[in-house]
Amino acid sequence: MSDIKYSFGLWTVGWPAADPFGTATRPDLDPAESIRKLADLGAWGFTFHDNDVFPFGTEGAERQKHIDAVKKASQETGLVCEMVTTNTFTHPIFKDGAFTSNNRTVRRYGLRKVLTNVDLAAEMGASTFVMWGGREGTEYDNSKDLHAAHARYAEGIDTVASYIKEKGYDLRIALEPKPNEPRGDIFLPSIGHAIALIDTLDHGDIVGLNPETGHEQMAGLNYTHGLALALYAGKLFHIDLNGQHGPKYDQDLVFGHGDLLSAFFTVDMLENGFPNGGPRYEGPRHFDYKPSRTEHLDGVWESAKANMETYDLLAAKAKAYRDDAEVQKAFEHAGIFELGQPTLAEGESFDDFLADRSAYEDVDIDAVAERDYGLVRLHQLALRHLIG
Ligand code: GLT
Ligand code: MN
Ligand code: MN
Ligand code: MN
Repeated sequence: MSDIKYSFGLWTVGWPAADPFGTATRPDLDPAESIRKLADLGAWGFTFHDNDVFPFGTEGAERQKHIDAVKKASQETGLVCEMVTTNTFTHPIFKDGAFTSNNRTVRRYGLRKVLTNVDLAAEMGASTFVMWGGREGTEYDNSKDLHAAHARYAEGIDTVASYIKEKGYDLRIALEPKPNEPRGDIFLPSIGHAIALIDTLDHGDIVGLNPETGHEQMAGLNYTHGLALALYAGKLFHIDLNGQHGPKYDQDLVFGHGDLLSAFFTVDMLENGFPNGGPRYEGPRHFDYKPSRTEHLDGVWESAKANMETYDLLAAKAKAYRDDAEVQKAFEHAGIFELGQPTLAEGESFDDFLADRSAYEDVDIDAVAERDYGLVRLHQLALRHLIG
């Protein structure tokens, strides 16, 4: 396998496959065993929720015993704990949200659970702290004062960020958008919504995003475009890769097992960067998927491998695509490098611009409109690299 840094949530391989319509089809896995197995398969890192490691409500020595087992497996295998996140969605106390519940007691409890987990993230040496607000939302638009709900959400995130700074932890927060499921409508449904809220925070400098492939696609959005916006805004702190077939329930398939063409362009951007240069995502290639309910334990590990294999295959194909002289010529023809040029000249004033007849009065509109971009041919070249 390649030397790409792959990591997995312990809740992914550890999912016993209970869904809203059926009970579990697989046994619970010991998190320390999952770490050992993932290391054997060639993964680089792992991530977890507090309650993937110890049951909800476990405190003191009992809690530490569970944590130490995970630490030991991490030390023995070298598998890196790169991200930690908090379960603020399973227990019924969070049924109306954690940071945005109408009940202030719940909000204070949720915030304490998250701060305690920030300490654990630091103890584990993680660099990213994900916040997926799956229960932050409503089924009915009159369930909440929607302004107050966003204010409480921002207050909660800002409190966590300011706690991280006060403690001097080397941690950044990554918000994970999702449009719906389990709530009818979840707050911060897309990458763009999350960036807008981050912009209002006092401590937004250490708050960014953890976009998940399927979550954007559930909303009918383009994941690769979303990653590009997050990179442009300096906010792509982490990623959740998986597979999804368009707008429907959250499928959490193996990466590439949903929209394969989209996965190809995601990998192309992550591995090869933008054609004109620009910011790059340097973090782990993290998978957040669910081994299908039909699979035995063998199938769980097969599916974990499939994520890495698919990514490796796409990375090799994306590299060949970019290295292809014909593709580069097609980029040129399409104007892709021309898009890297600023529209205004350096230091050009409004007066200069407005006086430039070549920008408007003298434009041969019909001739310019005639321009061929050759985008279908370019796309077919990509397709040939992908499946040819
Ligand atoms: C939950 C969710 C995932 C998030 C996890 C982080 S929890 O499994 O479906 O998309 O990444 O809290
Ligand atoms: Mn998902
Ligand atoms: Mn999920
Ligand atoms: Mn996720």
